[in-house]
Amino acid sequence: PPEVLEPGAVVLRGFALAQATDLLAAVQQITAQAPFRHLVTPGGLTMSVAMTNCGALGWVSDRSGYRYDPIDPQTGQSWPTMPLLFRQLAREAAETAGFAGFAPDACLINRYAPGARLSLHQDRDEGNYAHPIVSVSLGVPAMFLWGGAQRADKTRRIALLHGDVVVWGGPARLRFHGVLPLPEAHHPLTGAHRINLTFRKAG
Ligand code: MD5
Ligand code: FE
Repeated sequence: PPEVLEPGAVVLRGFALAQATDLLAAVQQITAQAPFRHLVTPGGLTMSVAMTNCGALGWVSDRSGYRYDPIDPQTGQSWPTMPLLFRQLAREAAETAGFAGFAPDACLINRYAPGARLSLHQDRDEGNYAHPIVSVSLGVPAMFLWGGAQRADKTRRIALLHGDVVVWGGPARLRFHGVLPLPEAHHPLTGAHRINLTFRKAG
């Protein structure tokens, strides 16, 4: 059954399990065209999480700021097309959580190696916060940090395992959140890595 963290924030345990192998094969295809890279923040720090995108828009960061860009700045080409499998999974997860008709135009793909982390932040670069964000976890389990509306609010730890899908919408859409450093571990499909797909309607 869906686990409701608060209205709008729904954990679907194992929702992507049956498609995990196909999802990871698609990630391989995408990264042949748009390789994983470590982006630099506006503050000049290199992110420990490696990222790439598929879809009409991709999230990028550089010294000038964060943005969604239709062109991969590293290749000068459009981002790879979002596979139908991705769009359908995101739509079905959103619908299960009560957000019918979700049509993402951006999929940010995060790759965590051992020690990689994501510090507490909000996702605020999308055009319309009425659309949820759908997150798919694959490979090595991670500890997700889920906070409040203010950075200083206390955080909950939520273990996200291979195949888990989380829908962040409604009042949960702008919560501060992060990921603790990935432990050294092995998963048969991803080796030492965790892969997270985050589906957004950015444009
Ligand atoms: C991850 N990625 O596990 C997470 C999953 C990111 C990011 O945070 O920005 O790439 S997405 C978690 C998320 C998204 C939007 C809102 C909330 C959580 N939330 O309100 O807690 O790599
Ligand atoms: Fe985020």
